[in-house]
Amino acid sequence: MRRDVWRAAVMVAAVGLLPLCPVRAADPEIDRLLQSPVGKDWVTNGGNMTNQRYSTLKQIDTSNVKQLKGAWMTRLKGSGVGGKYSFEATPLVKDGVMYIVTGNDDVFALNAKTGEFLWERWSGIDQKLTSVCCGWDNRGLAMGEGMLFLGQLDANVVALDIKTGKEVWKTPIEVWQDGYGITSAPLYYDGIVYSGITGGEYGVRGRLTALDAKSGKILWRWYTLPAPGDVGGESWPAGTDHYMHGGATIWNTPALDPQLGLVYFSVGNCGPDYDGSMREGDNLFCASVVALKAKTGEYAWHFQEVHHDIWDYDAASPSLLFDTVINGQPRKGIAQAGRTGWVYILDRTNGKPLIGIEERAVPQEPRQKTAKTQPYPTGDATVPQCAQPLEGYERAGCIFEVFWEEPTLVQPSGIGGTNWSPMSYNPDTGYFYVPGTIRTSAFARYGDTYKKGKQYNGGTQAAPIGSAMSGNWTAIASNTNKVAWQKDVPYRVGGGGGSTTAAGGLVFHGDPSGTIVARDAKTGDVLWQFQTGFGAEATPMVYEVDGDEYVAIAAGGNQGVGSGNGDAVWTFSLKGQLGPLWPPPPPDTVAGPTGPIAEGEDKVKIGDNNVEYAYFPRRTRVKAGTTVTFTNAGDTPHTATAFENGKFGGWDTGVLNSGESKTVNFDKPGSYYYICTPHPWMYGQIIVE
Ligand SMILES: [Cu+2]
Repeated sequence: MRRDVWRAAVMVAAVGLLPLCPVRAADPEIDRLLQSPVGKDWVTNGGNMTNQRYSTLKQIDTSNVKQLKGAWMTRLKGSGVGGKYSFEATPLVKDGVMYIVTGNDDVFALNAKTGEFLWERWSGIDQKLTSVCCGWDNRGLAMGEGMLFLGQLDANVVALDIKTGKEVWKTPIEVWQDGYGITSAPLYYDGIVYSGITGGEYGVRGRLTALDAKSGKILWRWYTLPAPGDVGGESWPAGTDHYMHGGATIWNTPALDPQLGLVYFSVGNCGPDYDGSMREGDNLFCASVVALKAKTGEYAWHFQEVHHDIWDYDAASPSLLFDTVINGQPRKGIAQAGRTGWVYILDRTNGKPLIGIEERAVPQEPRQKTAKTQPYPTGDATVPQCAQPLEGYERAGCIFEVFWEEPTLVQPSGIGGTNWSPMSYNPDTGYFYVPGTIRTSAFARYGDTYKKGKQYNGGTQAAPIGSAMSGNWTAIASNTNKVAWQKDVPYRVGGGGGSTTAAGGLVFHGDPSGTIVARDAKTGDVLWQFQTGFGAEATPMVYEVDGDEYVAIAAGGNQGVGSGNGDAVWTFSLKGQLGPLWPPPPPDTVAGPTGPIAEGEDKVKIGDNNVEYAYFPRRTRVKAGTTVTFTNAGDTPHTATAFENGKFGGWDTGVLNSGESKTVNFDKPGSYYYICTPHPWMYGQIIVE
């Protein structure tokens, strides 16, 4: 890869010098960096346009990494502090300045050598957004033409002056009231800003939007849900408008190959997530990798990872471009780590499997209109793909097990495998470094009617009370798709930080317990770790200022995992002097409500104190005959829905909008567990005596 990219870079540089060449890149320097191996600067979310997250810096290596200490740590003035937030952004660095965005879409410029503030831009986004499915977060920025670009949770793409942070333009892609938002970092290249969109849980129509970097004008949009007559239109039922509400959103930064002229991205789940009964067909381009012509948005190819998805098996992690040699032939590859636990390895010229992916017959449920076959990649999965039987559940199965209204245990589940967090690729080892979450979900369909801007899930999935949740890190060989090494970790990481790799033979990643970890890229052995004091669930990056190499990570936790919330940016170098902080409270390793039991409390608030995704109190003990009042004190609609003995919905508040209350009477002694169906990582318990 490096040689190819160098060649491309040299070619671009040479072309730029030719007097006959009429077209000059809008930002030749950024375009060159975007196509070059990553060195001193890190100018886009994935390091460069390959999304490899591979740094050529090697001052820090396997022999000296254990000497790393904190160079500086800066707290971002309380931005993104509160339980509803996750801190997921990768910082960008150019010419000694670091740029970082928080879960509140606030952007900060810091001196990359000292951590001092240079400027700040507070987003002022509406704090009452009801369209955020899964925590307030922002995965990062893009830069070009003297601007920084970001997508906001309120569905605007914004350009800021890179020197001052002042807004240059702001373009609404949609309105958040209709269920849309943006969490992914955009990609800038050659005068165009590419942005994904969220809302897969709200019945939206997903798309990639290309904007003119100078003006913010929308150049084109490509819908991930094809209309009748479009490529893929036949994969939706004829004569219906389900394709208009089928989700298929984009949670990640695209990759781009300038030589092929293609932009690549991965596409999220189908909506309604757990109910396929009305959307017979493969439902393109849900759970797919897609390539478009980068200038025009014209369709080039696609590969669907999961047909007719009913499990929330998003392709949420960024697609990654790499070059390899298979059977003596140089090949142009693209890889994507799915929630299925597989890495899908394709030829990026045409979308055909590079190593082999076989269509196999799978279990059938006619009411769900399940697909007859599903793609099984040749090679190894990174996480276990079968659920273990559990008491209270009559049905348990493997990756494509079917379900209807009776809760059914499935693994990896839509919250397992690799979620949004990026893997990295190291051309020296030829390995992908893949974060994985290991957990089981109980799936059940209950049906839903589409209402603009409202949750449209059609069912739920929740980890059974008392079931184990953990994670792993896996090196997958890019030429075989087999496990090269694998290390288990106590906490879920597939929806957390992701990995970055560097030429010093290292892989860096954060951990929900608060540590940043360096592993040997060849063996996976832990060579160094350091406690940041907050959940370290963003992807690290590597840069250089004044001859010193730094590793940086945002540390502020992940609301879905419940790791320590905060607003810290940490950097590390061989000259660093700062020691570690106290660890934050560790996240749960077993599903279910935790914490103290309130005695006699008959009022349960939902989403209070800017936490949004929790019950207060989580657990309460009351006398038989007590009427408990559930009140939504948050902004997003929530429910309290019984989740007991392998069943959902024995009692249910139904959807409570902000400010609404519902009472439930508890007559019989016993333990009553419940969840929020749109946010099934929220658990509560009423103990009745
Ligand atoms: Cu909720």
